[in-house]
Amino acid sequence: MKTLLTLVVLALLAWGGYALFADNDSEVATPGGQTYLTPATYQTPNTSTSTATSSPGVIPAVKTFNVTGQNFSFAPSTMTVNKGDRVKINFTNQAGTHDLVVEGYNVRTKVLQGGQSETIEFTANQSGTFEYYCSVGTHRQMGMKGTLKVN
Ligand SMILES: [Cu+2]
Repeated sequence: MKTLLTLVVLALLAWGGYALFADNDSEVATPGGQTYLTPATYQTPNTSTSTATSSPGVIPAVKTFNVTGQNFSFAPSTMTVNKGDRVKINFTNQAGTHDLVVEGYNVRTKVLQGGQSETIEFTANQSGTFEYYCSVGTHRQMGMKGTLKVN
């Protein structure tokens, strides 16, 4: 059964690859100029990402947060994810000199100037409550911190 499944997936991948390099017969043009792939060539996210994960069938959810920093706070100050989620933080520093460090996960942005932004990404592979904070000067003590909850 598993072999059959693998063969089907391989066949789908092969067909998808063929379709990419073939001409655009399989695309349907609309008067609006948009094109839509026919169901036969449409690849579900499941098919396209399953080769990248070590445990087939378990696709990590990606949780994206847009976090802004200023003197001296983060918004939002709470982020909640589930264990195993891929966490993506788009950090934008609105004013001052700040970074964003997630305690316990050893991830951090560079120290950014006002107007700069950076994205960090990690897998929430340990549950618990973690503080994220700015490591510049005494900003953390001045309240520039928040809480990441991994359920
Ligand atoms: Cu700071």
